[in-house]
Amino acid sequence: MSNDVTTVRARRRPPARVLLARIAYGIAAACAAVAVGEAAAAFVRPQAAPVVAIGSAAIDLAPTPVKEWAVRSFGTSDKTVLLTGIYTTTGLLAAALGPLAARRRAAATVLPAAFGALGAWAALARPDARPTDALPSAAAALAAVAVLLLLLPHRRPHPTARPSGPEPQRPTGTGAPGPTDAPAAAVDAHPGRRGVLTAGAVIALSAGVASGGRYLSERRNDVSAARAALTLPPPARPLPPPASPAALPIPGLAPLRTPVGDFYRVDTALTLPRIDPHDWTLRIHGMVDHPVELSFADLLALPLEELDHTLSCVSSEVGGPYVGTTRWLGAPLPALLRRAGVRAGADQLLGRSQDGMTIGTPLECVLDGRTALLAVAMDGAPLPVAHGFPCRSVVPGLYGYTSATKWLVDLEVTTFAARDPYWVQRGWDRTGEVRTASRIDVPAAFARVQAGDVTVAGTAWATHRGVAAVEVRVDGGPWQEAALAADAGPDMWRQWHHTWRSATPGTHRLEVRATDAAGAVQDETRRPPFPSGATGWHSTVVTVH
Ligand SMILES: Nc1nc2c(c(=O)[nH]1)N[C@H]1C(S)=C(S)[C@@H](COP(=O)(O)O)O[C@H]1N2
Ligand SMILES: [Mo]
Repeated sequence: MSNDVTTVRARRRPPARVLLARIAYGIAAACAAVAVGEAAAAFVRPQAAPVVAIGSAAIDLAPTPVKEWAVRSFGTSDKTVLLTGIYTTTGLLAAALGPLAARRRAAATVLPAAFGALGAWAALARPDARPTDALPSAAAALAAVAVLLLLLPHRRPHPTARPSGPEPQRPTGTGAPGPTDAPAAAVDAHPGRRGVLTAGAVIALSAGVASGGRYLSERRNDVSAARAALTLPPPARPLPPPASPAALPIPGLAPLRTPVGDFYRVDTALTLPRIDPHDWTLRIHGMVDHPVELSFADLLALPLEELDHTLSCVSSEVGGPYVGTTRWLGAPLPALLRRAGVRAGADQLLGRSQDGMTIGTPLECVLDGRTALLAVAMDGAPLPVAHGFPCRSVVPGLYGYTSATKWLVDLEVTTFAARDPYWVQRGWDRTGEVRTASRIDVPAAFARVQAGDVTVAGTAWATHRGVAAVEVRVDGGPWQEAALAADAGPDMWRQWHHTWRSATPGTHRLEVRATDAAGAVQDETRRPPFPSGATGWHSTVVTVH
């Protein structure tokens, strides 16, 4: 039992164990909210979970420099970092919520309601929102309020007070509990033990509800069976296998065709859209004479074509990793657009994904004879979910953000004057033509190599224009022509190698530059990725010993 001294102190500032208990209450309320939100989202849809919705809103609202910094610093883990940040912030706010709600009871409803409102707003602000998307956030807020009211000591009206009157302030820990006041006083006297135990139980239960919700959500939204069951028709005009001289067997050199599992992934999707091909339709509409609607079976019934192509991301730094090469299979876009009948004046093909991403492609690039596809397969297998299953667009020569809509469900023929797609709204270049780029893979940066002849090798791409030459120089000396692997087509990168003769001990800098098939030498000026792709020559420092 507390003596008078602690009583007085308790009234001013709660002892540490009471404070800790209240922090635990707040955290338990937050856990319950997140768990109930996730479980409810399993029934509504995964994107409507409050944390996911708030994270998606944060991605959309993040200023371009912040986005660039996130991609640069965290790469493909940027989403994990963002979610961890949101959970940490929620946890800290929750830790403050308990003590606050203990002092001002209104906080127990106002703050969770604010969190719920933020989640609901974020969910409803998604481009593809439905009214029911607000439900998981509402349920989450209710759960938090319920847990707080359950855990915080009840304030009972003083026995002599009128039941309808305003609640009198009953100081905590006023000595030994009186016989009529036993339960409430017991709660107050042992907030540490009893409250913390209940809070612990709530947190454990929340973990159970959250994992149950996640499991259910995955079960309800699983498309892996549908993906595995797909048999793709063969291409109408199969491409020959890439000639083997196009692939150099040099250890450390990026392979000519990127294994699908290693293919870079860049998108804004916090939860992957999961689309059952049976439910998939694609609408082609806008400035066309005959709008078209295709089912997945309709799409597969079209004569499919193959494309060997290097896809790259505008966010890649010079020498960066967001580039991959694969063999796509898909239905040619130009034939479909001709069937729809593109009207005069249209200059943009605006793709929309199931999660509301918009990607605008210059129409002339789609119609100028290059192999622009509605792709259904990569490297002989249906697209992985992360790469746009069941259908994405691919238009060689353009960065992904202006050409490669994943989870594509809608194509609108329009004009750039009428509509700014997602990235253009954020200041990126509207065309997104791939800049000539080259990269030294071997030796790796800061490698130690033996004096004598050293193999230097890498890749170069000027997608759709093609690479005509690659040159290498050492320590700013004369440029030397590298040997190119066989040409596998202008849409594909080209491996190259060069023998650096008689390398001498010390630290040396290797540089590379490519020339495209039109004769334009790669731009030396160092530019960041924003707004139209990085430029500059890739260099590598190595130590010869
Ligand atoms: N739906 C959707 N499609 C998208 C994106 C996206 O965020 N959402 N990102 C684009 C960008 S910026 C790139 S570089 C490519 C990357 O494709 P990948 O992840 O299959 O490599 O997808 C493009 N398509
Ligand atoms: Mo990108």
